[in-house]
Amino acid sequence: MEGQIVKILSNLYTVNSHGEIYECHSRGKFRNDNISPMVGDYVKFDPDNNYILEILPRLNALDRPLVSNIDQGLIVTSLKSPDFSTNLLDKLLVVMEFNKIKPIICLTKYDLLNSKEKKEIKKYVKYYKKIGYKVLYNTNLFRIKRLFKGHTTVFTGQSGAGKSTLINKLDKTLNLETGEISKALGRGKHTTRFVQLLELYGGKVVDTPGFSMIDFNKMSKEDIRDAFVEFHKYPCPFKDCMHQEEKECRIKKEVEKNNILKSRYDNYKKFINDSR
Ligand SMILES: Nc1nc2c(ncn2[C@@H]2O[C@H](COP(=O)(O)OP(=O)(O)OP(=O)(O)O)[C@@H](O)[C@H]2O)c(=O)[nH]1
Ligand SMILES: [Mg+2]
Ligand SMILES: [Zn+2]
Repeated sequence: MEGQIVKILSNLYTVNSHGEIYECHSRGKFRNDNISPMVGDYVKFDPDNNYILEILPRLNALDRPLVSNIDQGLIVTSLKSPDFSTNLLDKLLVVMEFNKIKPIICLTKYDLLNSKEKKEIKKYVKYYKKIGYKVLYNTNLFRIKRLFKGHTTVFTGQSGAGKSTLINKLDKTLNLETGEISKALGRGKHTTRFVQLLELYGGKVVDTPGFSMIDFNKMSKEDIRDAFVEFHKYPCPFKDCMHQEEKECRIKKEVEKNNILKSRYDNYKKFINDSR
Protein backbone atom coordinates (compact mmCIF):
# COMPACT_ATOMS: atom_id res chain seq x y z
CA MET A 1 0.00 0.00 0.00
CA GLU A 2 0.97 3.60 -0.39
CA GLY A 3 0.60 6.44 2.05
CA GLN A 4 2.23 9.55 3.45
CA ILE A 5 4.21 9.86 6.66
CA VAL A 6 2.47 12.45 8.83
CA LYS A 7 4.41 12.08 12.07
CA ILE A 8 7.55 10.44 13.39
CA LEU A 9 8.15 9.79 17.07
CA SER A 10 11.39 7.95 17.80
CA ASN A 11 10.96 4.73 15.78
CA LEU A 12 7.27 4.97 15.14
CA TYR A 13 6.15 6.29 11.78
CA THR A 14 2.53 7.36 11.42
CA VAL A 15 1.36 6.79 7.87
CA ASN A 16 -1.86 8.15 6.43
CA SER A 17 -3.26 6.12 3.58
CA HIS A 18 -6.54 7.45 2.20
CA GLY A 19 -7.55 8.71 5.62
CA GLU A 20 -6.64 5.49 7.45
CA ILE A 21 -3.82 5.70 9.99
CA TYR A 22 -1.12 3.01 10.22
CA GLU A 23 1.64 3.00 12.82
CA CYS A 24 4.68 1.59 11.05
CA HIS A 25 8.28 0.73 11.79
CA SER A 26 11.15 1.31 9.49
CA ARG A 27 13.70 -1.29 8.51
CA GLY A 28 17.45 -0.86 8.80
CA LYS A 29 17.69 -0.74 5.02
CA PHE A 30 17.02 2.98 4.72
CA ARG A 31 19.63 3.95 7.24
CA ASN A 32 22.19 1.93 5.31
CA ASP A 33 21.26 3.71 2.13
CA ASN A 34 21.84 6.92 4.02
CA ILE A 35 18.25 7.91 3.63
CA SER A 36 15.81 8.11 6.51
CA PRO A 37 12.08 8.49 6.11
CA MET A 38 10.85 11.97 6.95
CA VAL A 39 7.48 13.60 7.49
CA GLY A 40 5.96 14.38 4.11
CA ASP A 41 7.42 11.30 2.43
CA TYR A 42 5.17 9.16 0.29
CA VAL A 43 5.98 5.56 1.07
CA LYS A 44 5.10 2.00 0.13
CA PHE A 45 4.34 0.01 3.23
CA ASP A 46 3.27 -3.45 4.28
CA PRO A 47 -0.03 -3.02 6.17
CA ASP A 48 0.09 -6.55 7.61
CA ASN A 49 3.46 -6.28 9.28
CA ASN A 50 3.46 -2.49 9.56
CA TYR A 51 6.77 -2.01 7.85
CA ILE A 52 7.78 0.80 5.56
CA LEU A 53 9.13 -0.81 2.40
CA GLU A 54 10.14 2.04 0.18
CA ILE A 55 10.37 5.83 0.10
CA LEU A 56 8.97 7.22 -3.13
CA PRO A 57 10.96 9.95 -4.91
CA ARG A 58 10.79 13.33 -3.16
CA LEU A 59 9.78 16.56 -4.82
CA ASN A 60 12.08 18.38 -2.39
CA ALA A 61 13.28 18.11 1.17
CA LEU A 62 14.35 20.54 3.84
CA ASP A 63 16.74 19.58 6.58
CA ARG A 64 15.68 22.19 9.08
CA PRO A 65 12.85 21.47 9.67
CA LEU A 66 13.11 17.90 8.41
CA VAL A 67 10.21 17.64 6.00
CA SER A 68 9.65 16.72 2.35
CA ASN A 69 7.27 17.35 -0.53
CA ILE A 70 6.45 20.91 0.41
CA ASP A 71 5.31 23.63 -1.95
CA GLN A 72 4.68 26.60 0.35
CA GLY A 73 6.38 27.93 3.43
CA LEU A 74 4.62 30.15 5.92
CA ILE A 75 7.46 32.05 7.55
CA VAL A 76 6.06 32.85 10.96
CA THR A 77 7.93 35.95 12.06
CA SER A 78 7.57 37.42 15.49
CA LEU A 79 7.76 41.21 15.75
CA LYS A 80 8.42 41.23 19.48
CA SER A 81 9.37 38.63 22.04
CA PRO A 82 11.27 37.16 20.29
CA ASP A 83 12.23 40.43 18.61
CA PHE A 84 11.87 40.99 14.89
CA SER A 85 14.99 39.85 13.06
CA THR A 86 15.49 40.75 9.40
CA ASN A 87 18.48 38.41 9.48
CA LEU A 88 16.32 35.42 10.31
CA LEU A 89 13.56 36.42 7.92
CA ASP A 90 15.98 36.89 5.03
CA LYS A 91 17.69 33.60 5.84
CA LEU A 92 14.40 31.73 5.67
CA LEU A 93 13.45 33.49 2.45
CA VAL A 94 16.76 32.46 0.90
CA VAL A 95 16.36 28.83 1.96
CA MET A 96 12.80 28.73 0.59
CA GLU A 97 13.76 30.32 -2.72
CA PHE A 98 16.62 27.86 -3.16
CA ASN A 99 14.34 24.89 -2.49
CA LYS A 100 11.64 26.21 -4.84
CA ILE A 101 9.16 26.58 -2.01
CA LYS A 102 6.88 29.59 -2.26
CA PRO A 103 7.44 31.76 0.81
CA ILE A 104 4.66 33.65 2.53
CA ILE A 105 5.51 35.98 5.39
CA CYS A 106 3.22 35.85 8.42
CA LEU A 107 3.89 38.45 11.11
CA THR A 108 2.93 37.79 14.72
CA LYS A 109 2.71 39.79 17.96
CA TYR A 110 1.96 43.10 16.27
CA ASP A 111 -0.20 43.73 19.35
CA LEU A 112 2.95 43.98 21.48
CA LEU A 113 4.43 46.89 19.52
CA ASN A 114 4.17 50.53 20.56
CA SER A 115 3.13 53.07 17.96
CA LYS A 116 6.69 54.00 17.04
CA GLU A 117 7.58 50.34 16.48
CA LYS A 118 4.42 49.85 14.44
CA LYS A 119 5.45 52.65 12.15
CA GLU A 120 8.93 51.20 11.76
CA ILE A 121 7.54 47.79 10.83
CA LYS A 122 5.40 49.29 8.07
CA LYS A 123 8.60 50.18 6.21
CA TYR A 124 9.63 46.54 6.08
CA VAL A 125 6.16 45.29 5.21
CA LYS A 126 6.05 47.71 2.30
CA TYR A 127 9.43 46.61 1.02
CA TYR A 128 8.82 42.86 1.20
CA LYS A 129 5.52 43.36 -0.60
CA LYS A 130 7.25 45.47 -3.23
CA ILE A 131 9.71 42.71 -4.06
CA GLY A 132 6.85 40.27 -4.53
CA TYR A 133 6.19 38.52 -1.25
CA LYS A 134 2.80 38.07 0.31
CA VAL A 135 2.87 39.55 3.82
CA LEU A 136 0.08 38.75 6.28
CA TYR A 137 -0.57 39.12 9.99
CA ASN A 138 -1.52 36.16 12.17
CA THR A 139 -4.75 37.96 13.05
CA ASN A 140 -5.80 37.73 9.42
CA LEU A 141 -7.30 34.25 9.76
CA PHE A 142 -9.62 34.63 6.82
CA ARG A 143 -6.80 35.32 4.38
CA ILE A 144 -4.55 32.66 5.89
CA LYS A 145 -7.21 29.95 5.55
CA ARG A 146 -7.46 30.59 1.86
CA LEU A 147 -3.77 29.86 1.27
CA PHE A 148 -3.92 26.17 2.02
CA LYS A 149 -6.21 24.58 -0.54
CA GLY A 150 -4.34 22.11 -2.74
CA HIS A 151 -0.98 22.89 -1.16
CA THR A 152 1.37 21.50 1.43
CA THR A 153 2.43 24.40 3.61
CA VAL A 154 5.19 24.17 6.17
CA PHE A 155 5.00 26.53 9.14
CA THR A 156 8.49 27.59 9.96
CA GLY A 157 10.11 30.21 12.16
CA GLN A 158 11.80 30.79 15.44
CA SER A 159 10.76 29.01 18.59
CA GLY A 160 8.13 31.09 20.34
CA ALA A 161 7.07 32.93 17.17
CA GLY A 162 3.55 31.55 17.40
CA LYS A 163 3.34 28.75 14.83
CA SER A 164 1.33 26.30 16.94
CA THR A 165 -0.83 29.10 18.38
CA LEU A 166 -1.81 30.10 14.85
CA ILE A 167 -2.61 26.53 13.79
CA ASN A 168 -4.79 26.15 16.92
CA LYS A 169 -6.68 29.31 15.97
CA LEU A 170 -7.25 27.97 12.48
CA ASP A 171 -8.59 24.66 13.79
CA LYS A 172 -10.03 24.80 17.27
CA THR A 173 -10.13 20.99 17.56
CA LEU A 174 -6.37 20.49 17.36
CA ASN A 175 -5.16 21.77 20.73
CA LEU A 176 -1.47 21.70 19.86
CA GLU A 177 0.82 22.45 22.75
CA THR A 178 1.98 26.06 22.90
CA GLY A 179 4.35 27.70 25.32
CA GLU A 180 5.19 30.90 27.08
CA ILE A 181 8.44 32.31 25.86
CA SER A 182 11.13 32.37 28.47
CA LYS A 183 11.56 35.88 29.79
CA ALA A 184 15.16 35.36 30.82
CA LEU A 185 16.35 34.28 27.40
CA GLY A 186 13.84 36.22 25.34
CA ARG A 187 13.39 33.18 23.14
CA GLY A 188 11.13 30.19 22.91
CA LYS A 189 11.51 27.01 24.82
CA HIS A 190 11.00 24.69 21.86
CA THR A 191 7.50 23.73 22.86
CA THR A 192 6.76 21.73 19.73
CA ARG A 193 9.03 18.71 19.70
CA PHE A 194 8.16 16.94 16.47
CA VAL A 195 7.19 17.67 12.91
CA GLN A 196 3.55 16.92 12.20
CA LEU A 197 1.51 17.04 9.05
CA LEU A 198 -2.15 18.03 9.49
CA GLU A 199 -5.06 18.45 7.12
CA LEU A 200 -6.50 21.93 7.10
CA TYR A 201 -8.89 23.78 4.79
CA GLY A 202 -8.44 21.48 1.82
CA GLY A 203 -4.67 21.33 2.10
CA LYS A 204 -1.91 20.04 4.32
CA VAL A 205 -0.01 22.07 6.85
CA VAL A 206 3.07 21.06 8.76
CA ASP A 207 3.74 22.28 12.28
CA THR A 208 7.42 22.14 13.13
CA PRO A 209 9.62 22.77 16.14
CA GLY A 210 11.22 26.20 16.04
CA PHE A 211 14.95 26.53 15.83
CA SER A 212 17.62 28.76 17.17
CA MET A 213 20.04 28.24 14.28
CA ILE A 214 19.71 27.68 10.57
CA ASP A 215 22.41 27.40 7.96
CA PHE A 216 22.83 27.25 4.22
CA ASN A 217 24.75 23.97 4.06
CA LYS A 218 23.96 22.86 0.49
CA MET A 219 24.01 26.38 -0.96
CA SER A 220 26.94 28.05 -2.73
CA LYS A 221 27.59 31.79 -2.48
CA GLU A 222 26.07 32.15 -5.96
CA ASP A 223 22.96 30.26 -4.85
CA ILE A 224 22.58 32.66 -1.96
CA ARG A 225 23.01 35.65 -4.22
CA ASP A 226 20.46 34.37 -6.70
CA ALA A 227 17.93 33.82 -3.92
CA PHE A 228 17.75 37.58 -3.31
CA VAL A 229 14.89 37.99 -5.73
CA GLU A 230 15.06 41.77 -6.11
CA PHE A 231 18.66 41.65 -7.36
CA HIS A 232 17.37 40.17 -10.61
CA LYS A 233 15.53 43.40 -11.35
CA TYR A 234 18.76 45.37 -11.55
CA PRO A 235 21.20 43.75 -13.99
CA CYS A 236 24.75 44.43 -12.89
CA PRO A 237 27.25 45.39 -15.63
CA PHE A 238 29.85 43.05 -14.13
CA LYS A 239 29.63 39.43 -15.12
CA ASP A 240 29.19 37.08 -12.16
CA CYS A 241 29.37 40.06 -9.82
CA MET A 242 29.07 39.23 -6.12
CA HIS A 243 28.02 42.86 -5.53
CA GLN A 244 30.73 43.60 -3.02
CA GLU A 245 34.00 44.85 -4.45
CA GLU A 246 33.12 46.54 -7.74
CA LYS A 247 32.79 50.26 -7.34
CA GLU A 248 30.31 50.61 -10.18
CA CYS A 249 28.18 47.67 -9.10
CA ARG A 250 24.52 48.23 -9.93
CA ILE A 251 23.28 46.55 -6.77
CA LYS A 252 25.40 48.80 -4.57
CA LYS A 253 24.02 51.81 -6.40
CA GLU A 254 20.44 50.71 -5.89
CA VAL A 255 21.13 50.28 -2.18
CA GLU A 256 22.42 53.87 -2.07
CA LYS A 257 19.31 55.04 -3.90
CA ASN A 258 17.16 53.15 -1.36
CA ASN A 259 15.68 50.98 -4.06
CA ILE A 260 17.15 47.98 -2.30
CA LEU A 261 16.61 47.88 1.46
CA LYS A 262 19.88 48.36 3.34
CA SER A 263 19.14 45.54 5.79
CA ARG A 264 18.61 43.12 2.88
CA TYR A 265 21.95 44.03 1.36
CA ASP A 266 23.73 43.85 4.72
CA ASN A 267 22.23 40.44 5.40
CA TYR A 268 23.24 39.33 1.91
CA LYS A 269 26.85 40.27 2.63
CA LYS A 270 26.76 38.49 5.98
CA PHE A 271 25.30 35.35 4.46
CA ILE A 272 27.84 35.00 1.70
CA ASN A 273 30.72 35.78 4.01
CA ASP A 274 29.52 33.24 6.56
CA SER A 275 28.95 30.56 3.93
CA ARG A 276 31.57 28.13 2.75
N1 LIG B 1 0.86 38.78 22.30
C1 LIG B 1 0.88 37.78 21.43
N2 LIG B 1 1.30 36.56 21.82
C2 LIG B 1 1.32 35.57 20.89
C3 LIG B 1 0.92 35.78 19.55
N3 LIG B 1 1.08 34.61 18.88
C4 LIG B 1 1.55 33.71 19.78
N4 LIG B 1 1.70 34.28 21.00
C5 LIG B 1 2.22 33.64 22.22
O1 LIG B 1 3.57 33.26 22.01
C6 LIG B 1 3.91 32.10 22.76
C7 LIG B 1 4.58 31.07 21.89
O2 LIG B 1 3.68 30.55 20.95
P1 LIG B 1 3.80 29.10 20.28
O3 LIG B 1 2.64 28.97 19.35
O4 LIG B 1 4.01 28.04 21.28
O5 LIG B 1 5.14 29.29 19.43
P2 LIG B 1 5.80 28.25 18.40
O6 LIG B 1 6.25 29.05 17.23
O7 LIG B 1 4.88 27.13 18.12
O8 LIG B 1 7.07 27.76 19.24
P3 LIG B 1 7.89 26.35 19.14
O9 LIG B 1 6.88 25.24 19.16
O10 LIG B 1 8.77 26.36 20.34
O11 LIG B 1 8.65 26.39 17.86
C8 LIG B 1 2.60 31.63 23.39
O12 LIG B 1 2.57 32.05 24.74
C9 LIG B 1 1.53 32.34 22.59
O13 LIG B 1 0.36 32.59 23.34
C10 LIG B 1 0.49 37.10 19.16
O14 LIG B 1 0.15 37.39 18.02
N5 LIG B 1 0.50 38.05 20.15
MG1 LIG C 1 5.06 25.10 18.34
ZN1 LIG D 1 27.30 43.85 -8.81
